[in-house]
Amino acid sequence: MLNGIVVKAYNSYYYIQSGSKIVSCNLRGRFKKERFSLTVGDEVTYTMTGPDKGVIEEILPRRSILKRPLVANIDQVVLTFAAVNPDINPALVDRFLVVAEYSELDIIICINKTDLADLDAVSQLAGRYEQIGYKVLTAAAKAGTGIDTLRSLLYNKISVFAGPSGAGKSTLLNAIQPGLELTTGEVSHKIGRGKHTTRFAELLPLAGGGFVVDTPGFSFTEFNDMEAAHLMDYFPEIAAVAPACKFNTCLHYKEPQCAVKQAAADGRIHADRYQSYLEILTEIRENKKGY
Ligand SMILES: Nc1nc2c(ncn2[C@@H]2O[C@H](COP(=O)(O)OP(=O)(O)O)[C@@H](O)[C@H]2O)c(=O)[nH]1
Ligand SMILES: [Mg+2]
Ligand SMILES: [Zn+2]
Repeated sequence: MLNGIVVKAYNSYYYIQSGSKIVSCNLRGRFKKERFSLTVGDEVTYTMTGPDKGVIEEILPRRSILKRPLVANIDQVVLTFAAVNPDINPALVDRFLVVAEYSELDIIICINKTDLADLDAVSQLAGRYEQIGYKVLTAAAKAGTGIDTLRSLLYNKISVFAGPSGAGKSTLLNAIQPGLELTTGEVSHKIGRGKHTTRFAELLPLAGGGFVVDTPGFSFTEFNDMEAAHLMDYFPEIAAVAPACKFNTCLHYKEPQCAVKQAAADGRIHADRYQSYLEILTEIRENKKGY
């Protein structure tokens, strides 16, 4: 029996990469009966039925699963934002961070297009996230700046690139791995393509080992599945302070003697981060009201 990884799923065919070879496989009938949804990133065993053809025998246990886009066994997410054009929006950064934390992914924040930006503003914003404990990289994909560092962090891992449209994700990936030739720019064209790639995520191999997934972003519908009481767990600096709140049911909203609110007032928690927390908390609570 051979081992491989699903790099692409299309029309009930699964493309399995094993070493440098790609084998197109079907699933054994019994999997279909079990309604098991095999997905990109899954590790499988298979047997050959022809020169480039095979049949999947077994699906190995998953280490992780990201729902939208649907990819299994992701090691980390590279949240990519343009410093400028489109200008980085800290509230949107926080929303991406919350979905990534909720999905239990390791996180790298990449601030791209630094060639267009005020470097003091970039390092100030980077510092805000570094202080929380996040790894922050800066890059200028078109000039090739920051590419080597980013590439070294992707070695032998499955990494998903997510972030707003136009941030430069595809441009970064093309620089990291020449030959990928991902489409860049042309926003109107990309909207259609974006939808397509969301449904059919594909693992793109890196020459040094490892895979990347280019995505048009995350879906923030994950907020619908979150519990208000758990939201603080997706803000590490809030979770760190919360045990000092008077009430252990504190949602850090209007409760008295709230250590989080106090920390936000003192500047130990960034005011914007606390504001993002409150906004998402409100969304979660409004979603759960009736309907
Ligand atoms: N000035 C500058 N432009 C960039 C940089 N990276 C990407 N771009 C441009 O930004 C636009 C969007 O890039 P793209 O990679 O398609 O973004 P994506 O939607 O995140 O995949 C394209 O026109 C790129 O040429 C950069 O570092 N500096
Ligand atoms: Mg792109
Ligand atoms: Zn509190």
